[in-house]
Amino acid sequence: MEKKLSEVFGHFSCEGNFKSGVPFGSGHIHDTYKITTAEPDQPNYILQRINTGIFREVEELQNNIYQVTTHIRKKLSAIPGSDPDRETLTILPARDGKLYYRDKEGDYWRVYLFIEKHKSYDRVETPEQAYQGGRAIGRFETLIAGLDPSGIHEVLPGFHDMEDRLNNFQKVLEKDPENRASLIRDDIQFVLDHAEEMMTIKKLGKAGKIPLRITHNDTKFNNVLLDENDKSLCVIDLDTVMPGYIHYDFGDAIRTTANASFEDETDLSKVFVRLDLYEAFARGFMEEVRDELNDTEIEYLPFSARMLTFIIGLRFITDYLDGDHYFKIHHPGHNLERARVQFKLVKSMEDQRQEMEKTIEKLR
Ligand code: ADP
Ligand code: GN1
Ligand code: MG
Repeated sequence: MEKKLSEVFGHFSCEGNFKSGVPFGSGHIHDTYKITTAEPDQPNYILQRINTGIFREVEELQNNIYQVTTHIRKKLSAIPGSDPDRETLTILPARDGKLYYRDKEGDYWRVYLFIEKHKSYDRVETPEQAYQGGRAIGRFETLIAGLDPSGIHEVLPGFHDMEDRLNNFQKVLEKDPENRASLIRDDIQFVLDHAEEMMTIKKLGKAGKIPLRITHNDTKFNNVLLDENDKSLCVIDLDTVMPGYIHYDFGDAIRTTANASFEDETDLSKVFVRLDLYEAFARGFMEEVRDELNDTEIEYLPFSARMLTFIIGLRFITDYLDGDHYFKIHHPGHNLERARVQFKLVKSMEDQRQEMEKTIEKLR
């Protein structure tokens, strides 16, 4: 594999020579490698084989990321003391000038500058980390506000469209290609019992009560990098930056930040929402974006945590029924375990609904 990585890396316009390439991070979508260069004074890189089963339009995908990072870089440059090379992603083009490289097998690759001395968490430990994550995401929202939406291609249409996701679930359930439905009757019932309420954000959007913005749409905590002192540094994984509601970003961040355990914890007694982490994230987030949001947007932030947790659980369980084609899994049943964590979190949020609402009221 290293030989292949070295060969692919050679097609990019990067300073430094390939020394080593190793799998990196815990993303569910792409194959990600850290490339270390031979020269200590040259940068290191992230090399990714793009998942083209999911992102079929690589040209548009890369162009989106280019638009987003160029816009953010420009805004950061105007802020004294900021460091754009660490506070946003930097794409390195291929030697032919394209924002990706297509190899002989037809696989697509891309390279980013490696952001050194960062910390990344699959489970948040302290309210301070959660607060810093909230600031990072909130700041990201303000940085991308003002980006021209006409330059952004909707690479994954209907990504958080609850109606589409529920319809897809029903379709897969009826087909039941792996004969798994009979094993998970209670989980299926959980989905059906919640379906109607979960349409709320879509309805508010249709009624014009919440504005469509440009949002990140995949704000799980390990898509935020903190610096070596655990301070807010950079929001990464920009594949899904598209039109969306603020609720998508707040909700997805809470589902991961406030979970007392991991996304695939099998002991469900360890899975619940920690209100201290929720409060800290919300505080950091609101400090950055409060002035941008209308009353209805703020009112539905607590609900958005339930909705995003539900929709990701729905996608995990749909993928489980379908035979695990979308998310990378590490063992059989992994997607079911992930789905059950999400559904347990939804229940925990229902149990603590009043406290979650009060927190946002206080931060208004
Ligand atoms: P996926 O869509 O598969 O989650 P990501 O783009 O999020 O892929 O990358 C996977 C992981 O690689 C991230 O969670 C992070 O740990 C790491 N990573 C990605 N880009 C960088 C970067 N520029 N610098 C340092 N680490 C990065
Ligand atoms: C995927 O790419 P990654 O691992 O950061 C997924 C998200 C899910 C998440 C669940 C493009 O995020 O939508 O919320 O897994 N990304 C895509 O952990 O589908
Ligand atoms: Mg990621």
